[in-house]
Order: sequence, then C-alpha cells, then structure tokens
Amino acid sequence: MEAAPFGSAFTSRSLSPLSSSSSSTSQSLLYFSFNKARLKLKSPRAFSVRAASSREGDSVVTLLDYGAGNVRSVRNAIRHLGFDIKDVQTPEDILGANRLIFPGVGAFASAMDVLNKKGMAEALCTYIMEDRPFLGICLGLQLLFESSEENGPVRGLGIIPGVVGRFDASSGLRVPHIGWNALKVREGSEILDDIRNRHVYFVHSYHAIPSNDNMDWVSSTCNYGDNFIASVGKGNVHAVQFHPEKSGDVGLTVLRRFLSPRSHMEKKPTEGNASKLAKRVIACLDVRANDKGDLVVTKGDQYDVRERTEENEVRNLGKPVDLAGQYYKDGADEVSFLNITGFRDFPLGDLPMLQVLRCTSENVFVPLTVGGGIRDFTDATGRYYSSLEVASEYFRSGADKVSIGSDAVYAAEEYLRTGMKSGKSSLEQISRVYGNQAVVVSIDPRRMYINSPEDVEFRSTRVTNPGPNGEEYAWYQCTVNGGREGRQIGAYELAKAVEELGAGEILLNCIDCDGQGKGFDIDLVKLISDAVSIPVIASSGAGTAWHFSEVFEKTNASAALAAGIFHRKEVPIQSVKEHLLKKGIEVRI
Ligand code: 1PR
Repeated sequence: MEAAPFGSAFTSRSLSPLSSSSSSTSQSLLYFSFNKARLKLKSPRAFSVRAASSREGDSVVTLLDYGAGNVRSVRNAIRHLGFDIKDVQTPEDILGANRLIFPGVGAFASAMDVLNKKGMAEALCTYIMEDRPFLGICLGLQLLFESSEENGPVRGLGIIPGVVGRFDASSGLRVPHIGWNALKVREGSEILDDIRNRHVYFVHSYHAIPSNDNMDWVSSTCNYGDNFIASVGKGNVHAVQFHPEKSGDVGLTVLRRFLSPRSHMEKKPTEGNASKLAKRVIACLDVRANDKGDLVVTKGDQYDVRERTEENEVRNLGKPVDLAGQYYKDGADEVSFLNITGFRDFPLGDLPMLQVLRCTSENVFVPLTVGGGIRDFTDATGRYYSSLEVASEYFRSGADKVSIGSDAVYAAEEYLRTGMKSGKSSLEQISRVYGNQAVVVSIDPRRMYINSPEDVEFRSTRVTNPGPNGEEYAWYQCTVNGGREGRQIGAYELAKAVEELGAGEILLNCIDCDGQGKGFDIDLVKLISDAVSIPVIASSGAGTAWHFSEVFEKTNASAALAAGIFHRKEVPIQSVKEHLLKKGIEVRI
C-alpha cells in the first residue's frame, strides 16, 4: 500500500477493503507516513499540551496501559531500572509525556478499538510524528503498521507502511512463536547496539512483514520460517516485537538504552553466537502448603511428595520466591510454579501463592508460568468465580502464562464426546481473552503397556523398553487431580483436542518418570511433539545434562523442564546449557 505524504497526515483515508475494529470510531483512524525529514512539523494542539507538562521529572516514564492484560512485568522492569511510572489516563497524558512506553497486550482489533474510543490513537500518532521518545512492545509494534490479519484485516495506526500477518503453521512451523530467538541487528540501531547476536524472548502468532516500503524503519529482523520484523526505529521512536521485560539482562539493557539514551555500556557487551530459536531449559517449582501451613517448594517421586519417614511430612526443598530468583540468576529460560494442591483448594483463597508471583516478578525477568486450580469455583459463601477470574488474578499478579491440568482434561473429553466446542471451558475462555500463547495445558499421563495397538481405542506407540510382561506398546492414560484419578482419554487424543480448543503450549509430564532421574520418556515426548503444531515442553525424569540433549536430539520438543536435579543442586542449569552447546544444540547463554 502506498503511503500518503506527511503533509496529509491528518487526513482520514478511505480503506474500504479493511474492516475497522469499531465502526463508530473508524472516522478517527489516521493514516499517514512518517517522514524523518519533516519531523520538525508539530501540530499546535500538541505544542500546548506538551508545554503544560514539561515539568515532568527525568526519572518518570509514562506508561500506556489500556487495561487489556498484564503489564506488571513491564512496570517491574522500569522500576528495577530506577524510574517512576506515570499511567496514561487521557490522550493529554500521552501528549505531555517525556518518554512513553506502550506495551501492547491482547488482540489487535480490541486494542485499536480502545485506542480509538479513548481518543488515544490520534494522540499517539501526534506524539510519534513529533519524534518524541517512544517504545512500543509486542502488539505496541504491530499497531504502528497499516493493518493486521488478526481477526481481520483490521486497520492499525498506519504510521509504518506494511501489514501484520500470521505465521504459517502449514509448513510444520510451531505457532505461536514462543521462546528465545536471535536478532539480526542493523548497524546504528541505537537501543539494540549493545545486544548483537544475543537471544531475546518472543511470544506471538502474528508478525510485521518486511517490505521495500518499510525498509527504512527496520532496525532488526528475526528468522522463524521467514524473516519478520523484530524491531523498528527512527529517530527517538522505537518498537520491538520481543519482550525486553522478559529477556533477562539483555532485555534490561535494551530498556536501559531507551530510558537513558546516553548511558552507553561502559564495557563492551559480551558477543553472543545466537543464530536461531533456542531450545529452552525450564525450572519447575511444585508448590504447596506443608503441614504447618507454610508454602514450600516440594518434589515428589511419581507424584508422591511425602517423606518416607514416620512423620510422613511434605518434602520441603525451599522457599518459592528465593528458589525462583536463584534459577533466574542461574540462567533458567523460564520458571514455572505449579500449585499442586490447586485441584482441591481454591487458588484465590490461596493468597500466599499470589504473593509468591508478585514478589518473584519484581526481580525475575524471564517468563513465569503458574498452574494449579484454574477452574470455575463456588466458595463457601456461595460466591461464584469463573476460571477466567482466577486466571486474570494470576496474570495481574505477574504470571505470563497459566497452566491448566484437570480442567483441560474435562474440556477435551466433552469436546471429543460432542464434537462441538462449547466456548465455555476455562481453556477456551482464557485463550480467547489473553491469546493462546498465554495458555499452557499440563498433561499428567501414566504409561499403560499393551501387546498390540488394537488392544485400546487410544493412540499407542511402540516402546523402546518393553513392559514387565514383554509388552511392546504403550498408551498414555491421562489423569486428573494430581495423578489421583485416571480418565478414559489418551495423552495423544488430549493433546490434539486441547490444541484445537486454544492451548498455546503443552507441558508434558509423565507420572512414571517423575522424580526418577532416569531420563525423559522419549517415546511419549516423540508421540506428542509429532502430533501437534504448538510447542511441547518435555517434563519428568531429568537426572543428568545428557538427558536434555537426548530429548532434543530424539524428539521435536521445544523445551525441557526439570525440578529435582535443580532443587537438589545435582546439576546446575549452566552445566545443562554448556552440555547442550557442546552437542550443537542452540541455547540461550
Ligand atoms: O489439575 O489444573 O489443578 O493442575 C495441577 C498441576 O499440578 C498440574 O500441572 C500437575 O502436573 C501438578 N501436580 C499435581 N500433583 C502433583 C504432584 O507432584 N503430586 N506435580 C503435581 C506435577 C510434575 C512436574 C515435575 C516434573 C519434573 N509435577 O511439574 O516438576 O515431573 O520433575 P523431575 O525433574 O524432578 O522429574 P490442576
């Protein structure tokens, strides 16, 4: 699409082929091109508002949070870097900002709706056209483009020529694109100059497409199937598709460079060797209250978390916030908390768990997942809470993803029985509101040996090690309530069903292997990671660094998770990563 000259910046253009996200607001959509040569032009309105608020201190960052999701991590990262936050309440707050961060969350259409309805789209365009310090994050980058295919096409702010499209899963690409991928940074890209050849964290299904028309904007690209725009920059205006607030030290460096442009790194940044999407190493913390009522990190053997002593107490391996902080420093690519008694307790009554998330997210700048008890619930007073409310509270407290176990099994069973998506399951509701990249389904299967695939109605696989009676096949029976109840559904059937219902990722445990330290169940991980096109996290059984390379070499797992070996300090996360690098498996260092 040809861009209009800057002189016509405030002229609405006819865009009939595109649907507006809100017909009532479509008139206010602005289309113009951003021309650096003419940046000095300012609208009189913007001048007056800016003058009114120019006293704002240098340590204040204005944050555009339109309330569609969790931006707690962005807030935490800004505060961690020593800045205060002023929230945008009105368009004037945008125009009066000294530096503005826009962490877009949710879906493209609803974001545009809110921006248009609140009059913020126009203010944003004005602010950006004046070349004032701006950083868009994720959807905050996509909205700068002319349109998006997400539930559309839907018109965007139109500041940058070009469109936002979906990753094409038909060629076997796993969508969403989740994980640490490598940037190709252009010379003179300012805020990215310190992070060449390093991995940064992405989580998205849509991406801006590079073209001749937007070449002058692109400051870095990333390859996932095709090259897509990882960041844009011109003058003081920047936007990144990745999440600096979730990209560890590298991401904090990007934010620091944006917030204090003159604060060049004193020492040269460490050169990285990142070239593609890294395999992730995840630390998992199974959390529950012990018999004294304190929240502790525990770890079971085949899901039994009690000590084999007379007292039979819950095994206590440390404090959740401390351990999560340690694993972040040690190089974990993500941290997962599983509230393992969530199936019987109500998580919103479990305020300590929410507190754990809040405290952890203040200092841990990699993705946090929380699971356990995500389902509809009526409390003792008769008050009904939807699973969406439970998940929202987790997100507000600092979670990036929620993990659903038992409730996803019931949803899949109903879907397979009726052949219809009810739209009402926790999985469907949460992924509709927060996007499927925010929803992990945790599967807790148990291996069931059989002699022949014909022996069961569920998908089985030939096993590497025959069963106790020489059985050559196994199917994997799903369980609920922390492995206490077996259901009539296989892991294969469950994985396929939850992918269709909106899961963005699968956390694949195996009760037989849990805590055994004998390696992941390669047969199971292969069966499931070949069956779905969403990322699969292999879990249960890691005992050595070699087990990680084995699962990545023999299956299509995108990530591997471990608990016991990290808690007992048997194998540090760094040694796992060094081993993987030696084996030629790309990881984030
Ligand atoms: O059903 O939605 O309430 O979710 C409950 C969640 O709690 C599920 O994700 C389920 O996997 C988990 N869970 C329930 N009971 C237990 C238990 O151990 N008694 N933990 C449990 C599951 C499995 C892994 C573990 C790996 C790695 N733990 O998360 O960390 O197996 O362990 P390893 O490296 O030591 O082998 P809902």
